[in-house]
Amino acid sequence: SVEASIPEPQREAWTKHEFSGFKNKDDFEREVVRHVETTLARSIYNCDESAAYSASSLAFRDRLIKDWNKTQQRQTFTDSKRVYYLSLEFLMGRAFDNAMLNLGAKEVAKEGLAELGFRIEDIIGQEHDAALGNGGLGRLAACFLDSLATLNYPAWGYGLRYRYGIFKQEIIDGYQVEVPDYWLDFNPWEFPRHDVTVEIQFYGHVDKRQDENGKTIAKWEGGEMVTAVAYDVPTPGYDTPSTNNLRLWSSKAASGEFDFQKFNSGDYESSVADQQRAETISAVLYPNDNLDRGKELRLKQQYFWVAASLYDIVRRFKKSKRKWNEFPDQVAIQLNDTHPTLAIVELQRILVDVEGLEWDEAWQIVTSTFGYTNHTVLPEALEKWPVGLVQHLLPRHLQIIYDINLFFLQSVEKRYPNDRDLLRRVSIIEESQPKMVRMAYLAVVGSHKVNGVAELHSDLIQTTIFRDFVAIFGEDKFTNVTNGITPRRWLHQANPRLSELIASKADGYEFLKDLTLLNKLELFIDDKEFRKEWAEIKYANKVRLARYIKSTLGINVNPAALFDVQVKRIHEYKRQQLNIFGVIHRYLTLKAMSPEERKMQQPRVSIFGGKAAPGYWMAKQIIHLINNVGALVNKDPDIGDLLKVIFLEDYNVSKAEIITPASDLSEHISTAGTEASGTSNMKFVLNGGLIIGTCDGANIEITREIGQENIFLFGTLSEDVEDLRHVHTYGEHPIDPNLAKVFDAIERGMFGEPNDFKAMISAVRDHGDYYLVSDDFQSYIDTQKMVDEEYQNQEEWISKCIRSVARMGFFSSDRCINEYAEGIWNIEPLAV
Ligand code: B1H
Ligand code: IMP
Repeated sequence: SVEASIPEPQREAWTKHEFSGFKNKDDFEREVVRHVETTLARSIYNCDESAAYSASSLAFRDRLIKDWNKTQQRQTFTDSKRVYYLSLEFLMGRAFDNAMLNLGAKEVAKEGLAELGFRIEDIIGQEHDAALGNGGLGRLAACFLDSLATLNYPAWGYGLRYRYGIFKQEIIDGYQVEVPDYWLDFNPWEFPRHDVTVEIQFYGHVDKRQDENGKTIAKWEGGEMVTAVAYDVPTPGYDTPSTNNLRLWSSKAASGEFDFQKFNSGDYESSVADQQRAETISAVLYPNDNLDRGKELRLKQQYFWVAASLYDIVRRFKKSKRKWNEFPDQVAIQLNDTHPTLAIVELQRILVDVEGLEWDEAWQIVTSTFGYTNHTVLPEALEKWPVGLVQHLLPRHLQIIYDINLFFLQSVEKRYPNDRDLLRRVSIIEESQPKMVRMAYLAVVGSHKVNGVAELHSDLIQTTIFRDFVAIFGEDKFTNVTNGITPRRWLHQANPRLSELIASKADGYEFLKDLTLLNKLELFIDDKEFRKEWAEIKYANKVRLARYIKSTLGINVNPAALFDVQVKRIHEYKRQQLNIFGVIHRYLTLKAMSPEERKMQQPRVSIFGGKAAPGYWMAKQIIHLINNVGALVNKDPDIGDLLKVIFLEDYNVSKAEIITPASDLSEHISTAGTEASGTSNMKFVLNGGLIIGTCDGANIEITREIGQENIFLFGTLSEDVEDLRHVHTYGEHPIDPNLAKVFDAIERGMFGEPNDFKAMISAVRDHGDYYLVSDDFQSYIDTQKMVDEEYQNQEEWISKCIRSVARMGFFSSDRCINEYAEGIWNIEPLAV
């Protein structure tokens, strides 16, 4: 039992005055007015939309924190097992609309705001995205929080409270320019917990001594301390009071650290500089998607966050006064990629060095607690840290890593005597110059389950990067959990009209909690009225996007044209270059036609969006080419509405909510075997769009679910990729003739200075075409032609869209979270 700080006799007063939040429109208005007048210190004379947003959000936040408190209390009283999701990224997007919908109070808020003089859409539009992530990996973590709360699982997220999220992208003269995203000016969704702090140690040295029994005791001493301060973000479930916590850590100088020596001696500036150095740790999100840059500050971030989180988790466990061997019965920790792998080492350190457990007993606890999710096989994304750097920053942790490796290699040696090459291959320490710690191997050795994020990906990791480990640990340790998305945000919130139409045919909104109920739509595929409304909604969503394009870029696009969308991080493996080369091919083809012939063609709007990592030069060239192609094509009078090329600036979650419902066709065209899963593919289909894609990641399972007649697949299969690459390197490798014409146009300067695009062309023509752009070009443009033809038959197209939506139930993140809960975490929902 947990002791309350208020004694029994005084609790009556507490119960009597308990805050109950708003229940109806009047209550809501009262709360908004109160927050405007007190919290914000404003009045009817200066309450603008921004103030109305802040006050409405605070009214909702107050309600959330009530539910939050109750949820946490219930979890503590029932002593239930919790899962802790450790992720360096949580790409939450906006919270206000989501809170209103999840609490079922959007109508109340809408009417209340109207009476106070505001339109709810304008108020929603005031919110700055919480963009603490790069792309799919971070957004997956956000969808998981939504599902965990909706399904009433006891769960916490742990992350970093970056002062700067992913940068804001501006396009200037066709080039990407990065602008810092300072988003914390006023964030009504977080609760600072200045009383919840953890002191984190860095650097120093290890002192080993024998105690009176001759046991070696390691003491990590010296170095510097930094303080972690908790900020809590309540995350509500849909249609349930259960509200989980996302705890984000912020760094500041340790309380004793302000150097009064310097201060008194007049060196005030340098003592402030120390302060700032500590704050740097949580200052900025690293803007690389699927790339490891190995920066020292990044390792500092990782340890800072992991150590604070584990301290918190262990503290909470110790309150239950259970024995240590029960730790894995109370605690499951999921590692979102290798970024939090140091948690394995840190828990072993706490158990052995601080709590005095024997190594083996501690290791048993550690390995039963952790699960590890791998999100990529790209070699440039696999994390490795130089041994020297780890030694310097975390001297005790390096010793523990060496011991973990020693015991692991000894066990391998026992089972596979004399296989020195195997030992070299699986060693956590890579014997390179300099030596490196292989984080993925450490994560595999320290976890009880390892999963990939789509079937193909999970198969690939078991046959490539973790092949030896499958032999050593057995197949049961490795599993698949195909990604999913939350239908609350990605259907109900982003596409309210479609959600309403579905509800009218699927007996209400139950499908938002059990997405397999979408299959009820199959009965209405031929229902005339239903189809008409379906088409109208898609058109309205396209009109909305067309208006957005007009207002931001000043370009008119015809909402009746086929909207072809590729929005995601810009990456060579995702192949935006294949798309834009295809667009150029289309342009050249249209130009070569007679006006009569052109009239027969299907009009298309090619829409691109996405950020390039600031140091990723090739990705920036791709953005530049897309913009230059647009600049020429969009004002060509021969072309008119037949082709428009749009690059949407600063793609983020709230823009995705406008773009996704407006697509007819979306592109998921990564080189087979490179995209672990993809999750936007699921979002586009769920919103009634079709896919053109490769046999990669979750595209394969989407095809299995919706049927291959409802998706446009093309390109090389993953099992053939290696062979083709071999041919590129050692054999003849002629460029596809249509692609050669595209290159020719670029090199003639049709799209501006050809030198700007030299590297893009060279990568294909002279440097082995690693991503198989030329190999897949013909099948890509053939398939695009098929798309054009099929789009002309609107009746058939709509049938395909409806049928696909009806079959998308599998891709709910609820299904995915239930699989983790059962197969990996062993946790149960808590009845409400
Ligand atoms: C994914 C990353 C990633 N995989 C390193 N790996 C990062 C790796 O900052 N870093 O160092 C950041 C991100 N992100 C994505 O995860 C996959 O590419 C997608 O295919 C997948 O859908 C997504 C979620 O599983
Ligand atoms: P995808 O599967 O790579 O397309 O990305 C998965 C999801 O991550 C998208 O549906 C978006 O919600 C989000 N996302 C991807 N890229 C970005 C980005 O550059 N900024 C913000 N969100 C992104």
